[in-house]
Amino acid sequence: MKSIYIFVFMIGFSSCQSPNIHDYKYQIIQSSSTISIDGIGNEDTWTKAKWLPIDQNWVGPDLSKEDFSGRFKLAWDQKFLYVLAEIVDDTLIDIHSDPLKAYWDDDCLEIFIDEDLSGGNHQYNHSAFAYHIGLDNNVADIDTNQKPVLFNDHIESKRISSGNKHTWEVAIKIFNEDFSISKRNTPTRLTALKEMGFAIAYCDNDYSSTRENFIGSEIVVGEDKNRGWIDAGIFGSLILIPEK
Ligand SMILES: [Ca+2]
Ligand SMILES: [Ca+2]
Ligand SMILES: [Ca+2]
Ligand SMILES: [Ca+2]
Repeated sequence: MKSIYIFVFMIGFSSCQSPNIHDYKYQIIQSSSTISIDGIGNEDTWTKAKWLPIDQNWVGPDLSKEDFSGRFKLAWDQKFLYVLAEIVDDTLIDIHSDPLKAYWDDDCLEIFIDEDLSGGNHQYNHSAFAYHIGLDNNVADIDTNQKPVLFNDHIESKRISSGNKHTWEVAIKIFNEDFSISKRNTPTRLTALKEMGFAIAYCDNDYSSTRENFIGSEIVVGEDKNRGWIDAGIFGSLILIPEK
């Protein structure tokens, strides 16, 4: 009987151990007040959050800081993951007015979410999402039927441009791998110490028929760096930190 008590105690002890937040690339602060999605990052939460770089050129030739530079902040509350992205881009272009056609060849902000940090292939399933947010705020990704669909009800976004600087403020509902476009889905309620996979990128086109560059937040090893839309294994690890 004594050994059973010891066994139960050890199980209880191990399940109470907290993850080491320093093991995660992104440690995200909780927002205690409302974040207004207006393209203006003047909320207290944004003042506290740190800027992080979008500086890995995944596709295309070397580029100047005037052509593209980008940085972002992250925050969370029970309902949303929030992104504030500041993008310098010399020309905004939207060649394809149909939001489901070659949306990656227009300027767009791309946000990658893996709800459970499982990694792995997500090209035609919803183990992870690669949300392409267009200049017109339409949100596209590929569904399980292997065709692009709009996920506008997953994301609210607003972009404000001032000269060549474009600020995107984004609120993202988080859905798990059981998501299906053909049923009613409930977003995941976010809680402290939840872990997810995350990456962000920008498709930059200025004057070409296809995008000139694709710049992301993650270091991708190997020749082919355009893997985020297929492989959630390249995402960074993220953990939600409770409010202090
Ligand atoms: Ca705001
Ligand atoms: Ca550019
Ligand atoms: Ca997953
Ligand atoms: Ca551009």
